[in-house]
Amino acid sequence: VLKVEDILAGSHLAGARMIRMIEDGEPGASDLLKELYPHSGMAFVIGITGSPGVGKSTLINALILEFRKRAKKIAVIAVDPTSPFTGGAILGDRLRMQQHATDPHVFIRSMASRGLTGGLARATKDAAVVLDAMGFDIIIIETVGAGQAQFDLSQVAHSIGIVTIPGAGDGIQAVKAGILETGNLFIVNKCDLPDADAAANQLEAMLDMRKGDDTDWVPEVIRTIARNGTGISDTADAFLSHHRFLTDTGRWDDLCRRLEHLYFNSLVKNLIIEKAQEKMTGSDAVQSALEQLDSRVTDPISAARDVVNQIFN
Ligand SMILES: Nc1nc2c(ncn2[C@@H]2O[C@H](COP(=O)(O)OP(=O)(O)OP(=O)(O)O)[C@@H](O)[C@H]2O)c(=O)[nH]1
Ligand SMILES: [Mg+2]
Repeated sequence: VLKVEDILAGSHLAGARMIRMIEDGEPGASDLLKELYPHSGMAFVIGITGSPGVGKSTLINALILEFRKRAKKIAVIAVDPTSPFTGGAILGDRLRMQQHATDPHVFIRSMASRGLTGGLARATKDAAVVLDAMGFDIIIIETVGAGQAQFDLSQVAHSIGIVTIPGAGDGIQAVKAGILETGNLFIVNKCDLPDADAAANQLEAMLDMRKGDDTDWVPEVIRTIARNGTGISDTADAFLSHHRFLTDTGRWDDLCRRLEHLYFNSLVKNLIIEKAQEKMTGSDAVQSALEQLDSRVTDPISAARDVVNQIFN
């Protein structure tokens, strides 16, 4: 049996099992989460997103090393990784991850959203609560996004890094997708490829245009070559200075409260759906509504309203 104490003690085995329960949508997970929650609230949650193949996992792998140098305990969750080689295990490339394999302060898992009833944002938040309670200082969430984001990372992360690569039209696409608004950090990776400067300059120019008032965080553009570690220390610095900005300006508490409210809202929604489904199973009201529908005595709109009214009478 999975024990709360084991998770709190930072057992990787227990943490992994808990995350699997969340991933499978197991009902028992919520009772455990309830007990873990009071032990969470300390971690800095970083979201890293970008189109498939831009180098997110490579970058995160390098960031792990960098944060370890700074004595941070670090956990990574890759949500629905697109790379085919992730057989439910680690960030894909097992070899690359070997270097962290024996470090108790590094935890890496992927999470599939198949079978999740309550939405991806909620499951990701659940997982972040677990990792937070396990005592990790920094939690990185890797998601495929930039345009076709799987879910709104800003519902879960305190700081968001958007990874792009040199190449035609990336900047324009970012504007179209409304990505400039959500990113706190823009990482131009693969700067060993041609036109890296052009890509970074274009992003900087666009960010200049979006500038808010003087008290706002000014998003940074960072150039990296994740493959050889170039720019990784700058990336870590930038995330940590965003964190410092949030705390120094008093925005941290507001942000945390807002995220908890979103979490609460999604939980309420879920519970309502669950309860309604329970009531609908074998319900006479549903049965008679269906009969009336079949004989066209009523329309689907009225029938649905009637049933819901009866359920919540
Ligand atoms: N040239 C170059 N290639 C890189 C760099 N960083 C990563 N790559 C390569 O880009 C490919 C994709 O890297 P990943 O880290 O798996 O990319 P990802 O964004 O995590 O991919 P998905 O998780 O599938 O969306 C790999 O072949 C990496 O070796 C870089 O700085 N320069
Ligand atoms: Mg990846």
